[in-house]
Amino acid sequence: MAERTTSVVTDDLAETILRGGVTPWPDDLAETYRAAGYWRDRPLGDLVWEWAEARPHGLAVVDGDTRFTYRELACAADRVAVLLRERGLGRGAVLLVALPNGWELVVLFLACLRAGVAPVMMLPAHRDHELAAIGRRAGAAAIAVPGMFREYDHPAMADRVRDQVPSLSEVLVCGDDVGAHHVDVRAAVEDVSADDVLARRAHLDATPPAASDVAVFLLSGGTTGLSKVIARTHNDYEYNARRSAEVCGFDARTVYLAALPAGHNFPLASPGILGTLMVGGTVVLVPSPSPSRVFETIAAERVTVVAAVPAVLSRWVAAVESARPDLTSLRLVQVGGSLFAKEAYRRAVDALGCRVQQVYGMAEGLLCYVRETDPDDVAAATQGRPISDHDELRIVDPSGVEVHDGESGELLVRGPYTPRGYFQAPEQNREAFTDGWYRTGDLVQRHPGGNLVVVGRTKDVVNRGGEKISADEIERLVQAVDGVADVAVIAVPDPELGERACACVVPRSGRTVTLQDIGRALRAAGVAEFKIPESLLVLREMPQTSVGKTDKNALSRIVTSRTHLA
Ligand code: OOB
Repeated sequence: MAERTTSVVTDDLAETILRGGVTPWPDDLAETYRAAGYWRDRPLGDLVWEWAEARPHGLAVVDGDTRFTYRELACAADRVAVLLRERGLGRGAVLLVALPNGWELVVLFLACLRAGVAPVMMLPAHRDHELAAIGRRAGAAAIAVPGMFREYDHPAMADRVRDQVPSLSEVLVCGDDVGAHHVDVRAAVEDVSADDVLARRAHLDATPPAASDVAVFLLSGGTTGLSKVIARTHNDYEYNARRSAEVCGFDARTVYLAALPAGHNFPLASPGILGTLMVGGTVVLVPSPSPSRVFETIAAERVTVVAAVPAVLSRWVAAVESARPDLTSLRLVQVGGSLFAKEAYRRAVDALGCRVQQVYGMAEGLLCYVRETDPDDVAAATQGRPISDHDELRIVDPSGVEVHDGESGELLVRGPYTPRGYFQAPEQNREAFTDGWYRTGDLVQRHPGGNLVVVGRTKDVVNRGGEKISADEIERLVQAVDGVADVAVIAVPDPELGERACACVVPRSGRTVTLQDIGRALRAAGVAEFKIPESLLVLREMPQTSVGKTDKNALSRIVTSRTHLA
């Protein structure tokens, strides 16, 4: 096998990535999780051939006209895994994956697991700003992008990101428009001439990652300016997907439609793509959750399960009446990621004619699902309960004291698939983790049956249709816009998306600042479009609390009292 002898990742860097930045679980808890059968000490990549042997001809992945059986999927993953190794990407290397939903994303993800490369699950909507910041933080050695996608030149962007991230040397392109200096991922899968499946497999099997290694990095929808990265190990992420599939009743007959961006934990492994493949089901991918595309695909592929955020689900519900789609195959629609009102639940059940399951989860770990046995009023009004008997939950008041059942408080959590710290972020970890307890920043109540109800949050984010935007990150960017003296970013209610970002700006004296100025400056800085503030409140001075901090509650009151914003 033509493998480079020099790796683009030094041993030191690999060791840092695999262990240095990760806060381990204490030994006694790790033993408990092993003894309970949660952690199986097997790398996720091992599963790929296990699936292929169990049902070689079963349909694994569908993307338009492209179909992979389980055996073809395993072969494709190994081809790409070997390609990664040939480019010097092996155990401990980090790959930014910024791909739209499609077969390439699944194959590349599995290839990473086979090769021991840790993918960082970015979004195709991310731009230079996000990719470079995360690439630096995670020490990425490579980036994978589509070709032209939605009229945007992703390979050209990837080249710019490479120039900005010192550790990054390889640009992988999954699409057309592959430059001579790019790595062509599709070609590796199409090249079936040297069909030495066994040799490839043996080579990869001989050098597996450890189950305690980082399997995948997820992004946090966090609160502070510096983006945070969550390292999920093979052990904890395998359990995350396996237990989710069990709780949600996935089996070999499941045809799961991945319509939300697959970089999110929800469609990736809750139970999502990974949970479906684990039980021998079929994963169908669409690049956008538009009602027409989704309805067409549900009917054509006889989809049984699909996941949505509330904003997307309400678009589907609104479109059902005029489109009259064939949804007879649908068994389950999962909804989570942001607040979902009881009334919206009822409308969805009526319109879709199938079970609607609320999900409350986070890339940081904890997953809660409403169970099929829960009565309808509980299914309508709660966001489910945790998947593991070893998920430990505390609901506390601002002084850290546990509240009584039924009262609201901030949710703290720890458990077998909730990491104990962010990756290489000691400062943020001091705020977000206490003795291994992750502070979710969510205000919840415990419902009598043990289900949780999410009632609000303490963290300073804008939840725009399930995409989390850190107020602090956008404030830093707007602060640098010409003419801005002071800025605060707040969430304002929106009938379609739940919330949108509003910039509250105090201009420098004698200057004006418009929404267009802000948009232009942020776009020029390479910020993802969904994070750009969509309304503007211009103020003469910033309201302050008694301790001299920006009073965001006062800003929200001012915004709601005005009907028209810029
Ligand atoms: C999911 O993951 P993230 O990491 O994008 O966002 C997590 C945050 C939670 O802390 C909470 O603030 C909010 O999103 N959230 C919800 C919710 N589900 C998530 N807020 C209200 N109601 C819900 N049902 O969003 C995620 C990950 C896995 C499965 C599902 C969602």
